[in-house]
Amino acid sequence: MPVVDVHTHVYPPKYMDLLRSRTAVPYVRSFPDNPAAGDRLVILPAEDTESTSRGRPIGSEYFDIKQKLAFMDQHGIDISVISLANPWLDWLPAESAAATAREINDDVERMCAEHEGRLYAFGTLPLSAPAEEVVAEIERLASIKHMRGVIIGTSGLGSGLDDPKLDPIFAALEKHDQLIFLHPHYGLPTSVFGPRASDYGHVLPLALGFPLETTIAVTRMLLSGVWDRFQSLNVLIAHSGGTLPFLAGRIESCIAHDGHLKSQGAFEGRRSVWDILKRNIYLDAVIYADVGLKAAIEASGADRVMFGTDHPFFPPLGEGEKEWLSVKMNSDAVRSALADDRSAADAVMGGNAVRILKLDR
Ligand code: 5CU
Repeated sequence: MPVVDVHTHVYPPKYMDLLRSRTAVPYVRSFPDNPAAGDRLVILPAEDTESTSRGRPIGSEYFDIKQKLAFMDQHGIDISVISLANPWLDWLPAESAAATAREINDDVERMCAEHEGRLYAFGTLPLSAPAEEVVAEIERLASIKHMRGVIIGTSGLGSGLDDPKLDPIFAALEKHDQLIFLHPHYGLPTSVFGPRASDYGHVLPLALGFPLETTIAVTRMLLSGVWDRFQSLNVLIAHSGGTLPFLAGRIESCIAHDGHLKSQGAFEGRRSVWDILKRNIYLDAVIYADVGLKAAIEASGADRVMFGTDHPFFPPLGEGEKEWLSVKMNSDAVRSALADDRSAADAVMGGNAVRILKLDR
């Protein structure tokens, strides 16, 4: 059974050129007051401050596809489904977004074609462009050999994934059987982390801000009836669903106990969160411990959970360390959560991805 990584990112050369041409977030540059720090990747608003946490080092592992393949070889990963890393194209002006998406998707497709059998991809969408241009790119992606869906963030067209203006886009994705890989970027407002947040590096925004952002976005989709209107729309949620598997019962209970909404018939005939988790949602296994992974498996089923690494984020901090602790934590979690079911563990490590993403074609 092959090992497949469904959560692994790249900034293709065209995207790197864009990042290097900018001085506002997102950008890549070195700082004259600290030349030893080399190039820094600054993508999160909270990173753009005069402190040691300004961005993080960026090396060729972020954009050189040979490094991705070396990482795969090092960690026994047979196939990777690569995706553009955040913040995607959300920040581009409407006029240039569609052309840039085409260039970047073509760049990624070329990488996959040059490494036949080892790389597939999720495409990127020009979400700041008019909806017709987004739909046109979905249709184009559906005919590109190695594309297996699209990666998007939680902002949608700017006001979230419960925006009815997204309906033509969801309809096109459903029609062309394109999976959405939903990934966080924006986190929570920094004020929730308090006045000493900067003492804690990137821990609060990444450990809590990202998963809560995802959970809120998916819950807004549920509440707005996206999956009642698009019953075959499939979404792979990053980081094992944020906290969705853990909170699904509470979400259901809050819906069932909202007297005002009930009196308005707001949720009449709606599908339950549990049903959607088992029929429309896939979860990656990027949760770093068996407790969270067991919740994901319990919520969606071991046949809907897929291994990932989040490479090139979370590299080892020790010089010369070859094995990535972040990868080991995720693969150990699969082995431990499914210790009694070897075939389910193999499925999570790769078999599910081959079947769900049709990686044998
Ligand atoms: O460390 C991070 O900020 C990130 C990120 O931005 N995107 C991602 O996929 N993983 C970690």
